[in-house]
Amino acid sequence: MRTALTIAGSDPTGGAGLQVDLKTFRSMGVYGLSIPTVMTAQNTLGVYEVHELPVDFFIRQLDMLLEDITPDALKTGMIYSSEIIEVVVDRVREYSLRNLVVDPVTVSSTGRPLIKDGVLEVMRKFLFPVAEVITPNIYEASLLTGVDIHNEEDMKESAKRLMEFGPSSVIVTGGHLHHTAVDLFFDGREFILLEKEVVDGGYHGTGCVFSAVITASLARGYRVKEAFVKAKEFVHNAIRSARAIGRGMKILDV
Ligand code: PXL
Repeated sequence: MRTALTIAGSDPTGGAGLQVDLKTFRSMGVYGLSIPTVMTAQNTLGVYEVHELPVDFFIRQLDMLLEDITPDALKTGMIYSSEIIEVVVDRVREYSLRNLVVDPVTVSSTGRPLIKDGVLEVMRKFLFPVAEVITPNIYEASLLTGVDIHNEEDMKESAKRLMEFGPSSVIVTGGHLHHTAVDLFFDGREFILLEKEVVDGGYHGTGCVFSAVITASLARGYRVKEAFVKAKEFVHNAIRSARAIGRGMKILDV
């Protein structure tokens, strides 16, 4: 049985964060492991509070898990503070962990910051170089590269600059260009652009599900390119069957 680890925030709605990662891993036939970085108080209307776990306890969770189990792939989602990044980088090296997917989560779908000031910089400097793939959305890609993204060429330019930060490949998601939802893969040699029609409405957790499908696919032995095609299809279908379980954003039924 293949295993995948998510290092992410807890979302009680199960629409994003480590809960949706675990569900997605299961849908993909991969056994899910999880370590929470923060707890959040939230519902489908918004994120109301973020509560950090003591860093020492985060380290304890990670070390106890890794002493026993070597995941076939792992992903990082919401990492609120920089101390955790340093520990993750260190353990990825120490345990020679392969297939690290970094989803540089910055802000919730309802607009709340999910990261402290300066942490994205630390992620870029230290975590990106050990990643198999990073999966920023266009907002995050703009923040990281300074490229204003309005079209396909801008997406490509941002992907090129993101590659300079050291990951093995990059996927920029969430371009809404000429009424289609465009995602772009780049590994320093080849660009792959995938498009689907935009489904109207507000959806919670799409980025988490996308990067979780990539992670599960890598755990199963697929390459990033193949994982990308799977993730695009999976998320599109999940958005089409999204449900309103509360009064706010719809969640993806994975
Ligand atoms: O969708 C980004 C995200 C990731 N992780 C957690 C979240 C959210 C969005 O609300 O709550 C824990």
